[in-house]
Amino acid sequence: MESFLAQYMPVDASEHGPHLDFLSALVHWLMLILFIGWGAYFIYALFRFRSSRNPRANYHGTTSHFSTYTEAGVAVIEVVLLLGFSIPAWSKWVTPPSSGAHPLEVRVVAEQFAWNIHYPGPDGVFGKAKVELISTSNPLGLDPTDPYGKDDVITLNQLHLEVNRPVLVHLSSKDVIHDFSLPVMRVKQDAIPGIDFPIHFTPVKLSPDPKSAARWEIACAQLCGLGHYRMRGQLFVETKEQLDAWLKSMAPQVEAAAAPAPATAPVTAPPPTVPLSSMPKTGTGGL
Ligand SMILES: [Cu+2]
Repeated sequence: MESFLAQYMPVDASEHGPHLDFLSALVHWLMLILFIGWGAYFIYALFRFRSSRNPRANYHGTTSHFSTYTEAGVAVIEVVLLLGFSIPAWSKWVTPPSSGAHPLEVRVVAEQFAWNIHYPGPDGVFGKAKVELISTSNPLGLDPTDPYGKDDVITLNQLHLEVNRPVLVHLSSKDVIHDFSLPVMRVKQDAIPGIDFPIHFTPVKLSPDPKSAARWEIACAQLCGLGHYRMRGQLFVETKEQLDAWLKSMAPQVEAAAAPAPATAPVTAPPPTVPLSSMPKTGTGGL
C-alpha cells in the first residue's frame, strides 16, 4: 500500500516523513477493509432481506452479536492507530529540537502573495523588526539601528536549508491566514497574523539540481486571496558548504534592505517567483 500511495505523492525528503507515510498507508488499509466489508454487507442485506422473501416485517430484528463484535474490532484498530502511531508522531512534532541539536533557525513571514524568509546571519540572532518600518524595500521592517540585524539575510520565495540539520521555522503572517506547506518535507502549518508558530523538521535529502526541471516548492495551502495561486516559492536543500556560500553571497544585499531606502530602491531579493513590484501594498499589520 505504501509503495502504491508513493506513486501519487511527492518525494519524501524529511526525517519524520516515512513515519507519516506509513501511518497514512495503515489508515488507507483500514479504510479499504471497511469499504469492502461494509459494502459487501450492504449488498448481502439488500438481497437477504428483500421484500419477496420477507413479506412481513420482523419486529424482533437480528439477535446475532456479529455487528457488535465487528464494530468493537474496528474501534480497537482505531485506538491502536491513535495510541500506537498518531500520538507518538504528534509528540515528536510538538517537541522542538534542543539547542544542542544546533538547529538552523529561520523566520518565515507570509504575505499576500509571497513568502519572506529571514535568516539571522552569522551572529545567530534575528535583528529587531518593527511594523512601522515595513516598506517595499524592507518587507520585514528590520530596524537599521539594531546591530543584530546588520548581518541578517532576507530573501523572497527562496528557502535554503542544510541537509541532515534540524530546521526550526518561526512562522507568522503579515496580513491574512496563509498555510506554509512543504510537500516534500511532509510539513504543513497555518501562518496566522500575530502568532509565531515554531515548526521543526530535518531534511535528509538534497534537492534536485536547480538547473533541472524538478523543483521542490513552498506552497500556500490556504486560499488567501485572488493571487493565492501564485504564492509559491522554491525550497533548496544543500550541503553545509553550499548553504554557507549562498548566505555569504546574499549578505551584502541585506544591509541594503535594512538601511532606509529611497522610494525607487530596487527590490532586495533576487528575481523572485512573484516580482515584489507586482505585489499589492497590503499587509502592514502585526508580524
Ligand atoms: Cu497564502
